[in-house]
Amino acid sequence: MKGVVVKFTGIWYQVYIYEKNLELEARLKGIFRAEGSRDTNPIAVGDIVSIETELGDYVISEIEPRKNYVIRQSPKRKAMRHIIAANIDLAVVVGAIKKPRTSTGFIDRFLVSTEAYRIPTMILINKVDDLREKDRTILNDWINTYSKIGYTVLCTSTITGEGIEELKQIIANKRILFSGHSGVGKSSLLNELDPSLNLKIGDISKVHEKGMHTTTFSEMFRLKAYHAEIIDTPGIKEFGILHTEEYELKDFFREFTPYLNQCKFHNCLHLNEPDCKVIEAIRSGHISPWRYGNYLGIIEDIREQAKSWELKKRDWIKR
Ligand SMILES: Nc1nc2c(ncn2[C@@H]2O[C@H](COP(=O)(O)OP(=O)(O)OP(=O)(O)O)[C@@H](O)[C@H]2O)c(=O)[nH]1
Ligand SMILES: [Mg+2]
Ligand SMILES: [Zn+2]
Repeated sequence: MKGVVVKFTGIWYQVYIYEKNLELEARLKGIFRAEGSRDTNPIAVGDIVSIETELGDYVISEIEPRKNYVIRQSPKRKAMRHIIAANIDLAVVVGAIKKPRTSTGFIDRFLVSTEAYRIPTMILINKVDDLREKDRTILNDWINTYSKIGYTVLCTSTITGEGIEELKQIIANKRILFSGHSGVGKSSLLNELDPSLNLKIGDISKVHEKGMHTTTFSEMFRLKAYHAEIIDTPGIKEFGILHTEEYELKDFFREFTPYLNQCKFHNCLHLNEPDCKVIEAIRSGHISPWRYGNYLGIIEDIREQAKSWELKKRDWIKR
């Protein structure tokens, strides 16, 4: 039998079998665990797996090659990668201008990781019911900047219902990932789309408390009315980029593309090289300065990572 992984609780994988329209609990066949994997989770929500029976239990015996996946650095074990979801049609980075504020650094790191696998990605800004004048100005800047470079920005509110109809249209016939900080309203949005899900929602008075996570496991929900599958995930604080070399990063900032072959140096990193057309485009207002600032921030992250790898390697050799 084949099915899709909808949840992993640390012990069991919940697998949905399409042909039988039922969910069953399976464990991993021994072979997978023996492998020296760099993944904190060798199997992720969205994975297509084969199920066998073994001593009366269901076991996952095989995993199909992934069409794509969204990964980030494991926050605790930096050398490990955590697969957030596999085989998705649309990644949605859910943010808010306040309570809690999402930084564009977070959004741009998410976009880089999905650009790398060419996963269609949308930016959703929730809680737009609760904005002051200066928040509106920030929001408008985000909308202008991201839509100019081809990203859809959808503004929603689960209180006024703004944007929910559009969201329903967008999710139809797709498998979608919702990712973002804790408290931005990912589960609330899912409840809005399908009230029968009745997902647990964070207590507004506790949203600011550190380490408050209402959703604790990633889980994929089937929304029959829209023929959609949405993966709700626990909030994440940071989005650590993996598997990206500094010279590749430019390819994941789409607005750089028209200038790339015009720089003086063919290996220009667009940092402070002479005759850099990307830097000129920032000066002339064609590239957003804060997007470029985030580019620099990610270059720094990549260099830090490389340095800590180097130190670790030296440590190993000494031993
Ligand atoms: N003002 C306002 N509050 C909202 C909106 N959507 C959700 N909230 C509130 O925000 C808080 C957090 O919502 P959740 O849906 O639990 O957030 P989450 O993103 O799922 O959080 P985690 O599961 O911890 O990752 C709750 O108190 C919601 O009532 C909105 O559109 N406007
Ligand atoms: Mg949640
Ligand atoms: Zn350049």
